[in-house]
Amino acid sequence: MLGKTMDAIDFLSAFDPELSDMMHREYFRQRDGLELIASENFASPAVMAAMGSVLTNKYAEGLPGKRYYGGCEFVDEVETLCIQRAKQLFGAEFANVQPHSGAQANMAVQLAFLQPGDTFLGMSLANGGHLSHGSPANISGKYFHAVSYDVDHNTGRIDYDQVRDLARKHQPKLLIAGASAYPRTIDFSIFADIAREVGAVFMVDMAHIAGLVAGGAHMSPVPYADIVTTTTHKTLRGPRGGLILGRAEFAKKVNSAVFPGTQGGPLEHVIAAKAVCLKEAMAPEFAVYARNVVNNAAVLADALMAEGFDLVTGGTDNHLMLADLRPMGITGKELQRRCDENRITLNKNSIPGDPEKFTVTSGVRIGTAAVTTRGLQEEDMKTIAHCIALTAKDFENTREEVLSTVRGLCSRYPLYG
Ligand code: DSN
Repeated sequence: MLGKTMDAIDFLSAFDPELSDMMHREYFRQRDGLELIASENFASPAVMAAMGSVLTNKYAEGLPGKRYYGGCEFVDEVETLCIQRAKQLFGAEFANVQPHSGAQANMAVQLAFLQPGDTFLGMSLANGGHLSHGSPANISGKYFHAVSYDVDHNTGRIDYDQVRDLARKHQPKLLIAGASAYPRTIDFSIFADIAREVGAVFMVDMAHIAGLVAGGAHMSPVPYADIVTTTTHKTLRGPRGGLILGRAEFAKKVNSAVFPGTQGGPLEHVIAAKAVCLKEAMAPEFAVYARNVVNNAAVLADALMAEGFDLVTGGTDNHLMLADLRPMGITGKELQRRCDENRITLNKNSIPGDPEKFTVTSGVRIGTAAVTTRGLQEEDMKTIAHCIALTAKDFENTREEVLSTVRGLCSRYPLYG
């Protein structure tokens, strides 16, 4: 597998050694470090092969069978296969597989159901939501009237009563559930009930947990939501991209909001790679993978708490956890920097009610999707927790020990091994 992965980089080395060198160094960084960014994963060589294919040459504006260009007969087959697999895997009535990213998918849904200035309700970015769920810095917060719910700052959990109160008060046309830094199961049935009560369209952004949903390790939003958006590259382990699922009655509206509403020509090579990852996610091994991601996260969370870390909500139900570093007297920015030096990649992250700026933060977010793809086991999670603890508590004096432990883990579980 390694050979295939390196083929593209080696192929480039004669024509563009400068770029090839950068790609080599990135490959070594991934290979020789522990990847704990909760939104990252390692796509399979099959996924990467589909992306680096002749399909990148083709324009195919429109949908299969209804294109604006000639010569679409084969990409029509590719996109139709991808749509069928997305519907089958998640049990959805319709799928649009063209969004270039999760944010593009969310923008298309907002365009489909809202007029400029209309009200929608989503989780605030500072409390674990996403930029595209109404942040004032994003088009979702600039073009629409975005109202945000927070988590309870004592428990760190979604306060469904607050969501219901805000929905009753503001009568949003669209209610969004889903998060980028929330370590607990989200109860989509309560959200659906709130949306029904106020007559809102109910959208779930399941980007972070899509792979867990596919593998049966998190409740599926599909039976509850009108529309579900996702990325394909996080726990789902596919190419960088997005897709939209939903009830058949909304298909036309959403399809036109993707094209021509917010996008031009679809990336058929990425759509082919999405089809590959959806096939991979249908295999029984993927359910085992999803369960292992969650089990590894639970063990890592317990081990971090045993090392003295304070975790928001006291643990995790999914693939990620948020550590509140204030009791340790270190910022998220500083722990991220130290971890980078120790070849452990994670990201600084605001914690609920964070007094620090978002460029500094009081927390870090840690996820297990990528290390589980490499094959790391529950026992290894305890080792990782110890490495992070040494990095936080006694960085200078423990560098050699941590680097050697990371080296050991990386060689025991080779990337694309
Ligand atoms: N930036 C992604 C994340 O890290 O969660 C969300 O889009």
